[in-house]
Amino acid sequence: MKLLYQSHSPYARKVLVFAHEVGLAGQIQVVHHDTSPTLRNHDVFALNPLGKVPVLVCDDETVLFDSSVICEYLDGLHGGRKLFPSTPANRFRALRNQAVAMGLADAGIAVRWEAERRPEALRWPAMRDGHLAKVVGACDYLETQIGAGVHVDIGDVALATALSWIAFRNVYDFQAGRPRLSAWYERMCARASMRATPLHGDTVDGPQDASTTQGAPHAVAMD
Ligand SMILES: N[C@@H](CCC(=O)N[C@@H](CS)C(=O)NCC(=O)O)C(=O)O
Repeated sequence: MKLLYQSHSPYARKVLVFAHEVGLAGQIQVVHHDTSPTLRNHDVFALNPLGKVPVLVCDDETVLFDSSVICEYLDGLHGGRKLFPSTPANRFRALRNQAVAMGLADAGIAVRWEAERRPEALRWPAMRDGHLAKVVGACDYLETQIGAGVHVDIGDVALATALSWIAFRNVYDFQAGRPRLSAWYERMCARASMRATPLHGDTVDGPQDASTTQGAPHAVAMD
């Protein structure tokens, strides 16, 4: 299998950590791709119309995205304990945690757009603060909810990788004042799957020139 990856993406790392947890990492060729809505990556767009990583090319050439779909696919490929639990109480707790994790990563990335990625003149502090409030609210929620499951599941993998990205990019100090979340996070970071997949690298966006059309090759008139 081939995984179109990005060394600083929380979503891509989620898939790779998952693969390590279920013993499939050795069967996956990992290929780094830079992606950004302002810098079109043609190889990624050729496989995913949204132009985002992760993308998995399966052994039979089936192409899968996004991270949640890929993880569920991988869970069907191994004979061990499933990380997508089958009993409803465990399953829906795990899926809800995964949803929180994806929202955390989305909001954290939105904060970063408003704080540093967008050209300075186009940044909107109210948008940054609104998304930061989602990050803070999600962390408060996790302080009361995290660690309820007996085994590591998809929710734990998604949350650990989303939170590690929040820490990596210095978006928010979620460990301060949250002892339960902090202890859980430290336990997750000590796992072999997390230690084998450190985040690294810088985001590559397009030129900061408002007149560029590089990201929109098929401009459509909207009226
Ligand atoms: N919901 C997707 C999100 C994937 C995503 O946003 N990936 C980022 C990398 S961190 C990306 O490729 N962004 C490029 C873009 O937004 O054009 C998933 O879970 O896989």
